[in-house]
Parts: sequence; structure tokens; C-alpha cells
Amino acid sequence: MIEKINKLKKELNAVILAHNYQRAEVQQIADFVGDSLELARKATQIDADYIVFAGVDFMAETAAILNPDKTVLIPSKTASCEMARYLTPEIIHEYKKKYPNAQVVLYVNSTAACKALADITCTSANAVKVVNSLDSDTILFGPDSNLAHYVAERTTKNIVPMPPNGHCYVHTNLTVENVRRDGVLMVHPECPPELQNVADVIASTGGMVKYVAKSKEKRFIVATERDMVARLKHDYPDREFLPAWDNAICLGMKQITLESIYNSMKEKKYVVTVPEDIANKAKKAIERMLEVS
Ligand code: CIZ
Ligand code: SF4
Repeated sequence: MIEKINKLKKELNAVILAHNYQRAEVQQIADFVGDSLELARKATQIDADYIVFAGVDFMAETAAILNPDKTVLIPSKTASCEMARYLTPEIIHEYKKKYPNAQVVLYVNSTAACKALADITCTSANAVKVVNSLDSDTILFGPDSNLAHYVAERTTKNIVPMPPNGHCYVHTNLTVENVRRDGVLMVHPECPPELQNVADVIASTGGMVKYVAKSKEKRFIVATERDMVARLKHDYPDREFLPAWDNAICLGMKQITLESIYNSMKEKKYVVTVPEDIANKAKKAIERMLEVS
């Protein structure tokens, strides 16, 4: 399968981008592995005709928005992010009416239609910086209420979570009761505040990679999607990494397999498209983020 994928990749002039939460074998065949911000950046620097996106829908949409002249393929139609479902354009309009002077910051884990209504997007790696770059004192922040809490603790601005209960089922289940704590505890800001409070470090997945690089510790507990451990083990084979909880699995991410990647290239499916008016507006919010961070 790996040989077949590499052969097709050459024929199509394709690159494979994989998120840190992908299966270990998918990470291994990818040309580039990273968090969504790193992948968004990479997508704009690539010289290729096809981008095969091994990640979930909103990430592939972002790659398509930033690369209108390339064909972006997502290998599975069901690779979706549950968190993104918490927010709709209707909810944003409602909040904007209620808070007419507020600015809208959307976590990249949101649909393109929502991003089109945002002043700026953010990731978990740059959320605080993005919020502090804005003029308004009140920020409508969605869809993750846990990331909103994390930002609220680190800014003087008034952060309004939009909606109040948006979350990721994978990270919400990483509770103080569920997780092991027998090593340096690295916690993702999508986790509940109670777990953030006992963390040795709170970081995005990209932030975790950087933290380990600077640390002298040998054993790390990784409180985010379980396959982040594969990424860390690959980069730091001399250290020990353990998932904080074995069941922290993002089913959307796991829809992508070597076989689906092969079929995706062979049949040139599924092409990711975003309506032009939405893409143009969303692009402004994404590019503003790329400038700030
Ligand atoms: O921004 C991303 O890639 C996500 C979803 C998590 C992270 O912290 O990298
Ligand atoms: Fe979405 Fe959660 Fe999966 Fe991340 S881990 S892609 S937030 S469902």
C-alpha cells in the first residue's frame, strides 16, 4: 500500500498533509505532519497540483480556501469534527445582535460558513495572541467553551463563549478522574478547566512538540487525542510518552486510513469545495490570523 501511494503521489504531483491526531501509519507516509495552523501555513507554500488532506473537514476546507488553484482531496466524507457542529451562522448572528460592539474570534474548528462571519480565526496555539490583537473589549469566542475559558484567564478582555456549551467530546472526557498523572502532564486547552488547573503545561499539539524539545524530563503524559503520542514518539524516540487516557480517540480523524488515502488519489475523491463568496470572506479571517501569529 505504501509503495502504491508513493507511486500515485508522483503521478499526480500530490502532497499528503497529516494532522497530529492521525493514525501512526498515516503520519508515516505523509509529507508533512502538524497542527492545523502549521498545516494551513504549509498548504500555501506547497508546489503541487493535489493536496491530500489527512485530517477532518474544517482543516481541508481551510486548505481549499487558501489554495484556490490546487485541488484539495479529503479521503473520507465522514472525517468531521464534532466540535464544529456547536456553532452555526444563525447563532453568530444572534450573538452579534446582543453584543453589537463585540468582535468575533472563531477557533479554526468551525465551518467555512461560520468563519465567513468572523473578524479573525485562531488556533489553540495562538488564541491569546489573536484576542489581544483586537480593539474591542468584548470578544465573542466560539465554538469551544474550554478554550474560551483558557483565553479568559490570560487576557483582560471580556470573553463571551459562543455558544456557552461548545466542546470536543474527546477532550471533555479527559477529566481529573480519568487521566493518569505519573509523568509530566501536558494538557490541551480543549480539556476541562479542572484538568487545566493540575497541568504541568497547557499547550496546543504544536506547543507540546516545542515544550518537549526544551524539557529535560523523560516521561510525559499526553492529555489530548491519543495518536498525538505517535507524533511525539517519532520526534523524540529517546523519551517516553503515554496517552493520558486510552479512550481519547477522535473518530472523525480515524476515518482516514492508508487504503482510503490510496483510493482518494486513484479516484480523485472527495474534492473539497467552498462556495466562492464564503471562501473569500473566510479567507480574510484566516489570513488575518496568519499575519498576527
Ligand atoms: O489546531 C489543531 O491542530 C488542533 C485541532 C489541535 C491542536 O492543538 O493542534
Ligand atoms: Fe474535533 Fe475533537 Fe476531533 Fe479535534 S479531537 S477534530 S476538536 S472532534
